[in-house]
Amino acid sequence: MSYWQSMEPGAGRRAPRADALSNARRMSLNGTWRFRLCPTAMGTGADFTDPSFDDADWDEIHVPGHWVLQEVTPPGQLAPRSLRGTADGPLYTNTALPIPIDPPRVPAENPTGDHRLVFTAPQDWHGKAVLRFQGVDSCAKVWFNGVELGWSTGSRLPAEYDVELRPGRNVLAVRVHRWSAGTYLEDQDMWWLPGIFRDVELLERPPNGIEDHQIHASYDHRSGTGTLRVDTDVPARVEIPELGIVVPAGQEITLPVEPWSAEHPRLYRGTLVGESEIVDLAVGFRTVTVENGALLVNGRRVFLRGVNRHEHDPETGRALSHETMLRDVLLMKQHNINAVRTSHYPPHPEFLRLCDEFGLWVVEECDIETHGFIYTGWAGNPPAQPMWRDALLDRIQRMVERDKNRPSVIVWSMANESWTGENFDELEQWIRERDPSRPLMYERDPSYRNSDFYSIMYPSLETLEAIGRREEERPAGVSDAEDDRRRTLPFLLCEYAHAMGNGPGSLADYHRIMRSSERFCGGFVWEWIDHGFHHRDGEGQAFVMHGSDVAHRPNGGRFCLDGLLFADRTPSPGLRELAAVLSPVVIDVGRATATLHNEHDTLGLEHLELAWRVETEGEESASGVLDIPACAAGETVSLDLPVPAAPLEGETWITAEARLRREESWAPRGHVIARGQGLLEPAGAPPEPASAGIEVTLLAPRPGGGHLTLGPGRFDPLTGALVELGELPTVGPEVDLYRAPTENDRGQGGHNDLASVWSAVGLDRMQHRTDAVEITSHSLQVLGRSAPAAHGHGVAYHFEWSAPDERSLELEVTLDFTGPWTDTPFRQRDILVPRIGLRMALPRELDHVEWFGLGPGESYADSRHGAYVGRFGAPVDALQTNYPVPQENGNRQEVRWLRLTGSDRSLGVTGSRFSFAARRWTAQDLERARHPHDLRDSGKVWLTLDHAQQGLGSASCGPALPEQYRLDRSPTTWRVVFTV
Ligand code: IPT
Repeated sequence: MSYWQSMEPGAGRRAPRADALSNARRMSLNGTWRFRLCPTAMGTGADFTDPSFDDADWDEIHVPGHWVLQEVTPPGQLAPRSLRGTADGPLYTNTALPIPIDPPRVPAENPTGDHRLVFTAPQDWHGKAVLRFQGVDSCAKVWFNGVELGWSTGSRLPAEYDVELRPGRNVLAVRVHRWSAGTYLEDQDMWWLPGIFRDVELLERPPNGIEDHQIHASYDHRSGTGTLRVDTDVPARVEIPELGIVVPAGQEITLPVEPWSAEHPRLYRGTLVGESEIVDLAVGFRTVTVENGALLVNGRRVFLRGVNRHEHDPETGRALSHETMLRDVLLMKQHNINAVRTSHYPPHPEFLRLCDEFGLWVVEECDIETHGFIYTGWAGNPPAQPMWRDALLDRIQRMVERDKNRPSVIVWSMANESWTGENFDELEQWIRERDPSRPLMYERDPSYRNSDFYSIMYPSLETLEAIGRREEERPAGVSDAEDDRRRTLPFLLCEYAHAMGNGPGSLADYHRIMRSSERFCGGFVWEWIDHGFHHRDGEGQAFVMHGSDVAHRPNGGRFCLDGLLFADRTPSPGLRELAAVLSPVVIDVGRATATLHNEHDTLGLEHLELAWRVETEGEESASGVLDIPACAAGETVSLDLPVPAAPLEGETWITAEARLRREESWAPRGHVIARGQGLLEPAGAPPEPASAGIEVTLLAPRPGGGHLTLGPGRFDPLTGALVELGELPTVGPEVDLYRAPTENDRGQGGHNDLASVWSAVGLDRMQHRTDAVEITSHSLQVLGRSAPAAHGHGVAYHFEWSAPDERSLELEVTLDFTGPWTDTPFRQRDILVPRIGLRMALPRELDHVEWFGLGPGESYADSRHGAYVGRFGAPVDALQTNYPVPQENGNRQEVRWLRLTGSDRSLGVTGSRFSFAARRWTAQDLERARHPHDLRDSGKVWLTLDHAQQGLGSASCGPALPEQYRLDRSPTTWRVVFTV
């Protein structure tokens, strides 16, 4: 059978070895190559491998890169074009394999990219060299100067070949197949992106050079010493000047050192000096163990505040620049993330070097996922088939050998979502023998027999709590012995809180539960970044492309847009929430004190200072910066805040922020890592309200001129509708129970699909009826009912309008839900109402909002830790979060007052605490828009004023919205005051 349909992992490759930087010459072969696309793997013969072949009429392509993201000439076409958005381009599936399941065979239609590079070697460099590919998707055969070197699969793993370099002209030819037997092992939830997408390099191999080396650098927390031994295949000397170490390779040395941790990534740099080659060493001393059901590093428990990271760039796919990798690391550090699971394959080795340097714990996962076999009921699943053993083991070996020297890597994860099979026993055994210094994990096998961790994905809060209490249910089909062993393991939550669209909700709940039991050693949010591509529609409008923007089936639709960063790496509100929740310092602010709980694993608070300020309705009256007294990890310290007495009027808050006292490698001086707030109660008795003792005289409604006038309000006498507020024409307020469904409102695969119920029962198209307009001496009473067509349920409303003066208009709203609030008499699904509120339209000129409440970003019932109380202001346009798939966004909670202004006009709103959103379009417009550019300015500002809105949840892959974040439909009354 052809090599690309072989279960063998490759041929002709060198043995895997450590990724290392050395003084031996290295020549990057990245750059512009020649490229020809063929429709089948066989298509064009081997003509192009001949060094004299003329490739002048081929396309040019950038390596590293995926051809599906560049301009190339598709077969039968004349001119190069971008394949983005076509069925020959990037394809996205979640679990489905894009080829028929018939391993190891793949379709004849197998787009194949012939790549060719003619390059000149320096005159003084020839002879034996190593050609290295850091990553080629999915199968590549390689020829050098006309000689066939071999072939390889394993897309996210290196492959090296021996070559004979000629002085001067050399020709490299690489044939890359989109599909191969390897495809069956690489069914991760991500875009299918073929090509030579990581660096290609030539490495000089001096005679007697250092082929491979292994650093053993442990730390004994009892003695404070590190023990170092570097093993090599040739005689060499280990030199670490800072530690005064000069010892032969293979010799062990123990001496006092500072340990490496994600919090304090102490690296000792040195060299490994061989006869003909010097290799750089970056030694981090640390010892990782799983003991008594806990994950310990250097004898201390560590808690992983993690994210799952795929490699993604909206232009270049999985071909990432150094700057992009660094940006990911810095953004993680800046958002209080201390751990990464490299879901679901080894990342570019540079990323791990950055993790060593900046400090992130890494769970490194191998490039193995056979999820697509779920569609055969797991028949033929490779981990359970002996003939796949070598291919699987090859992947494990290439990962472990490449990255064995990285201190940041503390856990090896064998695979994702590949069900069970005996091959895992062999993979496990091989790792345990080769690298006993790190624990292993594999999540999917319910027996956990190959894993040092118990783990599941996307549990509900209740399930997680049960795990914390060690009362979880026993998985089906496991033996007593296996289950007893599993119960002794630490729990690591490998995926939770699906960050698709607006969300995830409940981050704080998950974190609280995980901090409440010693069984937990942390978790990883799904996932770091949206996998969306920048693309343009027929009219040249830019948008973020997802799976269903390609007419190809199967496709995983929008499920690839589930990150904490938008595809262009702009942080989403979800990431700000996560940063607040994961903060390793928790600040409680009391009257004139701030108590800091140091939740780091090992770090004190010496690197921080405490900035505090006092604000009355957001106006600052005092502030200062304090040193933080010594406070070891796990301890608490209280600081007196020299705050003045609270003024007697106005809501006054103390805000305390722990921030960096000097610049760190990963953030500037002043970067805030934790925030706490406390209300400053006035010391004396509250002032008598100005109105005390005085009977407030309310104005009387006045008919006339075809209207009813009450204070600044003008009403339609027949419908009772407000038509003007001061000079401002208005539509509404009217009862509004709807929000544009978020991805989480849509649930997953028919589960928890609230949005389709809302649409079935017409929450998005309520009709409003007025039953009575009554005038009293001091109020206008409007009674009516809002309800959807074709259904029996609705809300009876009672608007009681009154005006204390000519500039204020008060509204007391009472709603009474009249049932049955189930979708149909047959299905009886309870309808969760997403909002209980009002909406109104105002003139478009009122396009700036100032408010006192939670801000500055958006907040929801189950996602509000990233927001804080203050006075904020923003143009209406800046209040929107541009989710690539339009949906509910931009809500601000706990608002005491707001003021809309523009063109010398203004409108104030206060009353009971409320939430608001202000937009140029309605929720219905938001729902209809496919892309943000479909949203058009309606010529009005639509203001929603909510008494309550349900939480966000993360039901797009996970549990239903927790009970406590749903709204109940009991009768409700609240108050809104408009001032002009
Ligand atoms: C889980 C996958 O491991 C991950 O790759 C991603 O697909 C995630 O779901 C959802 O976005 S698997 C799922 C069956 C829980």
